Amino acid sequence: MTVLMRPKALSDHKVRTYQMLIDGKWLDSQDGRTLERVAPGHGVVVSRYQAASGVDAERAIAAARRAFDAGPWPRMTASERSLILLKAADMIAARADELAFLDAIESGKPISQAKGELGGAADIWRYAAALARDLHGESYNTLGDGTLGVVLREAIGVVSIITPWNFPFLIVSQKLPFALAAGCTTVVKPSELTSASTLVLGEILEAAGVPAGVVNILTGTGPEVGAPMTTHGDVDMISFTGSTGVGRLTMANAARTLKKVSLELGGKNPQIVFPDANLEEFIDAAVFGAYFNAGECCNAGSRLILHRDIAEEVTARIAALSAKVKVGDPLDPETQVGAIITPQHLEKIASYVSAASKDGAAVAHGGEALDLGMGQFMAPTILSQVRPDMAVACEEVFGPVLSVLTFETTDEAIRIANSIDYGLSAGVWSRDFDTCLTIGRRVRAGTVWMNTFMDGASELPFGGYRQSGLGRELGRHAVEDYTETKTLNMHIGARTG
Ligand code: TXE
Repeated sequence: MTVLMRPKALSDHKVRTYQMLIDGKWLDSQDGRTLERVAPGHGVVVSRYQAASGVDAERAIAAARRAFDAGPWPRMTASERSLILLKAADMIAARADELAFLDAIESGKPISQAKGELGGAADIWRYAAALARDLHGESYNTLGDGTLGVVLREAIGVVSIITPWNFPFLIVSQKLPFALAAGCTTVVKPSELTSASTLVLGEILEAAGVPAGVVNILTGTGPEVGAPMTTHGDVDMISFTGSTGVGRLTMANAARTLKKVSLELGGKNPQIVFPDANLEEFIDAAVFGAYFNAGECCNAGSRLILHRDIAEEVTARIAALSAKVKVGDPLDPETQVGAIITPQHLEKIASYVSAASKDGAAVAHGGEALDLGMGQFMAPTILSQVRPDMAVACEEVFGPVLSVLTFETTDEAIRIANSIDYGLSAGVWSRDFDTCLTIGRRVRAGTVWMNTFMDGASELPFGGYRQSGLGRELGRHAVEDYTETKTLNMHIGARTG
């Protein structure tokens, strides 16, 4: 039930009913339905969106198709597109506080963290703008007399971009600027829980000079509007971030018309810690890695694999530091851990903790939901005596829950790390270079951090092995991902033989 009293932190916030961006026009859904977003940290309605259906998806895809087949965007020079992306980056930076506020109230993340994500997002738009001008093919004049081979990179076409709720602005920024840099046109669907900042991005892109139809933004649920974006024959590629289950469905839908897919899915990321590690630094990083974004993070360091000799001491020190973590109002600048995305998700997190306790795990800290008088919150939680086969050790809890496992030999640590279906990221902590490199090379994950955790940069590719996904985002090949390769095989002059 929606609380009618607005908390003080939201007293100036005007609830806005957003429209969708289709073919350069801001529109209601065809059947007039809307959705409400209740702020997870405050328990009151903060936004209303259009609830789009297949009819709206059809209009948006048709607009993107026209813009690709006949519009100016794919035909501009890379320099022209790059300048528009740079302008957009400046406008994102100028509106960063407003965008961070929207992400904080809708997702429940701390405002200080949301501001950091906006800084990172503006940097990604600038990086994509730079890469736009470096997109090029290859030529071969070594294929024999009179033969010239030219390899072109062409924009792939219409891209469906589907994003989740945990990093609303950051994740759309890991996809959209690269698709635009390549010359693609797009239909974007943010999560139905956190659509506001993506809609404001639509305003920014219009003002920056992106032509009508190049970026269309639909709001609504996955089954109603996301699914048609994955099956439609006029869509050439899907870029999806979300759960592994919906990722699998997306790939199956894409298979019907053999679209290219890029998938960023879940993770259950191990941090392997040796006795010679700098434990002071590790303990800080472990707490950050486990509770950042309330653990609602595909990169969360949710599986500690500690050497048996240090397990007891390290667990106690992490528990002591966890007790100091400030859980609270996402809009309080001091808050370190905010709210849980929905009441249903909080129940799911709590059920993982109780199942693990029944299975023999010990709660070293937390373990329960917190009643802060508004919204839904979970205490930072550490579970020790976790066995590798327990659900809490293999499945993505997506909450502030840290599982502690132990190992004796390096081989055993690697075996535990690699024993699950995910392979997004991992960490290793040791002062020994050989140890770090051995783990770095043998752990099957898209990123391995050594004596640090969760650092990132626009230049560094990000993505997962196995069921954590397909393809990589960011990095210098990110624009190429949104292209097709075409070979021109030319014969020059008279044939001699
Ligand atoms: O993800 P979904 P949810 C994981 C995490 C979390 C779980 C569920 O474990 O608890 O997923 O989160 C759209 N066709 N991650 O429910 O459902 C949906 O509307 C097309 C990990 O939010 O996968 C949203 O826009 N689209 C992840 C997007 O897909 C569909 C981040 C993601 O929603 C669809 C988020 C359909 N049939 C959750 N159904 C990470 N790797 O960070 C839904 N969608």
